[in-house]
Amino acid sequence: MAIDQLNGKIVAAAEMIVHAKSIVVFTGAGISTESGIPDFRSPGGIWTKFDPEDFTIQKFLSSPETRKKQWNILLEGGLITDAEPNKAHRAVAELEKLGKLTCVVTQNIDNLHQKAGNSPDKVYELHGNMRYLRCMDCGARYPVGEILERYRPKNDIPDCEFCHGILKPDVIFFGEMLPQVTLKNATFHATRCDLMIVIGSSLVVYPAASIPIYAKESGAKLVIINNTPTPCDEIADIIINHSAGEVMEKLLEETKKSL
Ligand code: CNA
Repeated sequence: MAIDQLNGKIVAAAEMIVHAKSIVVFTGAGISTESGIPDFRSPGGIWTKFDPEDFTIQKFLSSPETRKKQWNILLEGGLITDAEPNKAHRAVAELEKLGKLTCVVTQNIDNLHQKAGNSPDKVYELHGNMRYLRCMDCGARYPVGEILERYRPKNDIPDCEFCHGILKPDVIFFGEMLPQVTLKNATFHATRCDLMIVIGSSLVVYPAASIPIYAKESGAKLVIINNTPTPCDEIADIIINHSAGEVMEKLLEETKKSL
C-alpha cells in the first residue's frame, strides 16, 4: 500500500475514533503475530502444521492417546508462551485509558489484551483463555504454568489434583459451544457501538465473525485492519491492509492530536 494512501486512511480512521461515542475493537490471531504467536491461516500458521480435525472436543474426550496428541499440539503450536503484548495491543489498551473504548471482543486465547493493560472486565474472550485449565468433572481452574511443570518432565497427561478428572485447556475446541454469556455481552455492545475496529482477523470463523456484521447492520462504521482481504471488506468503511502494530501505533498518535 502506498504510504500516502496508508496515511490518508489512518487520518480518516482517527477522525472516526475522535467522533465516536462507543468503540468496540474486535481482534483475531493477526494482532498477536507480531508478538511471535503464529496465527491459524497465514503461511507458517498453526493449520499449515496441524490438522484442525485433530482438535475436536470429541477427539479430546475419546481416549488418553488423542488427549496426549492434543496436548503436544498445544505445546508445539506456540500458543502457550510468555509472549509480550506488541504495539497494537498497547494502542488498544491506550484507547481504554483515553476513555475511547467500550470493550474488546477477542477470538484470541493468549491473554495479551489484559497483559497490555485493558481491564479484564472489558475484554470478552469468545474462545476462552489458554492461560488456564479447567477440570471437566469438578470445574477446578488452574493456571496453566502450574500444570505444565507437572506435565513436561513426565510427558504424562495431567489430571485434576482434587478429583483426578480430565483437565482441559479453558478454551473452546471445535464442536463446543461458545460461552453464551460472553457471546451475549459481545453482541450487546456490537449492536450499540457506533464504531467497530477489526484488527487481525480473517473473519471466517463463526459465530465470532458475526460480531462486526451485527455492528455494521446496527449502523456502526466499520474499520478493518488486516494484512489480507476478508469477506467483510465489502461492508467496511475503511480497509487497511497493513501490519496491525504499525497501523495501530500511527492511528493512536493521529487520534491523540485531536483529543
Ligand atoms: P486467522 O484465521 O488465522 O486470521 C488471522 C488474520 O490476521 C489473517 O487474515 C492474516 O492475514 C492477518 N494477520 C496476520 N498477521 C497480521 C499482522 N501482523 N497485521 C495485520 N494482519 C495480520 O485468525 P482469526 O483470529 O481470524 O481466526 C479465529 C481463530 C484463531 C480463533 O479461534 C482463535 O482462537 C485462533 N487463534 C488464536 C491465537 C491467539 O490467541 N493468539 C493464535 C492462533 C489462532
